[in-house]
Amino acid sequence: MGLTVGIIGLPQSGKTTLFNALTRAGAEISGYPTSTVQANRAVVQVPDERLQKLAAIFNPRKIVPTTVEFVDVAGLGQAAEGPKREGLSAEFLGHIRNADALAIVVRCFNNPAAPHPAGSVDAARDLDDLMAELALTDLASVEKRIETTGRKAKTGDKKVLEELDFLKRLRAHLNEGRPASELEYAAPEDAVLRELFLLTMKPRLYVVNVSEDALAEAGALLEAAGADGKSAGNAAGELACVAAAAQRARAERTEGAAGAEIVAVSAKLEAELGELPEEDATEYLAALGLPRLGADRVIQAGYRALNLISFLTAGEDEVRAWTVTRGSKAPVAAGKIHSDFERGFIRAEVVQYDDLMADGGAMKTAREHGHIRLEGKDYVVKDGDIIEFRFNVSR
Ligand SMILES: Nc1nc2c(ncn2[C@@H]2O[C@H](COP(=O)(O)OP(=O)(O)O)[C@@H](O)[C@H]2O)c(=O)[nH]1
Ligand SMILES: [Mg+2]
Repeated sequence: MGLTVGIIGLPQSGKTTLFNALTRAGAEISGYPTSTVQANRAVVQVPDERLQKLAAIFNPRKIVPTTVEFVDVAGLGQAAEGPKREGLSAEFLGHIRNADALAIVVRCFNNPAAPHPAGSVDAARDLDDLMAELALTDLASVEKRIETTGRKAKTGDKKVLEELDFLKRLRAHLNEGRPASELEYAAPEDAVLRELFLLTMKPRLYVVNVSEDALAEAGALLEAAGADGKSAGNAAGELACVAAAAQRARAERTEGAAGAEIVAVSAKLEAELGELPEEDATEYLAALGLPRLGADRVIQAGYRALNLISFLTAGEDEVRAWTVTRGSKAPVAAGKIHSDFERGFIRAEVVQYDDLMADGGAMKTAREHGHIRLEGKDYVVKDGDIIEFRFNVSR
């Protein structure tokens, strides 16, 4: 399906290191260098423990996880201090414009060997700088559109004039360095926004990069902050940096969730662990008191930031995860497997993964407990639904 998450951040924030960690942890399927601007691209598998559990029940010939592509692009922040600030280069944009979501790497680690370009660690400042640069780039797109819409508006067409008003409001907003996603807008304006492909409209996921010593605490801080909606006010040093980033993430408007996704990683540690055999890496993580690699969490959070969910299919041939946008109805999900399934959709036989597990993994028990449901064309697919589609193409 080719969904892409662009990794962005200021220079020396750990983007490339994170990319390496992601591609190693996520069993890179294909990695390839891209042309002139330094960019790395890789398709990685989305880790999903449910697949292994289902495989133990169904003994399939193969297990097929779903995938997400990550792109690591250098180029942000380089011109931030220059006399003429004109947004990002066309080359950079070529790589990032088509990303479906952005993973923003925020530097919280201290590393004297790789000094922060601004001389100190400060998440709020870095995020302001970064957002301002993205907004500046979007501003250029909006200016261009204002020119063409302005010419059309001479005819006095009411709809065109309304669009022009909106574009000017958008311009003023971006001029303050604020993301377009924060702007209130109406349905017709949504179409205009979509056509502009603005960077600051893309779903965002925050990745705070901390040193290995702070990783466990940073993770705990993010979980606690998520639970009670407050940040740890007294956190010092790196943790204060994490708390500042968390505050930003929570303040964001997102579809169907309270705030943007935020994950703590130690990119360097994870990139190094990715080079060890899996058991050694697991042992090392356990010694640090960490349950699993943060890279997995970044991949999963990226997937959620894209507003995606997985439904599952299970049989003797394969156990597989499929991707649909949250809110998709059953026939659309069926169409992911085969267009015939969508065209000839009759109904879906659905069992929730959790229910099946509660039934000891036995379909027979699930049936007895009424956990297997027959759903029609208006059924909205949920994450973790195990589905068997009934279809008839001759209809
Ligand atoms: N201590 C520490 N150093 C890191 C971490 N992540 C990256 N670095 C170092 O910071 C420098 C910049 O990392 P890099 O990934 O090239 O940053 P990029 O410019 O954002 O791509 C390198 O020397 C990395 O080894 C981390 O989590 N901890
Ligand atoms: Mg880099």
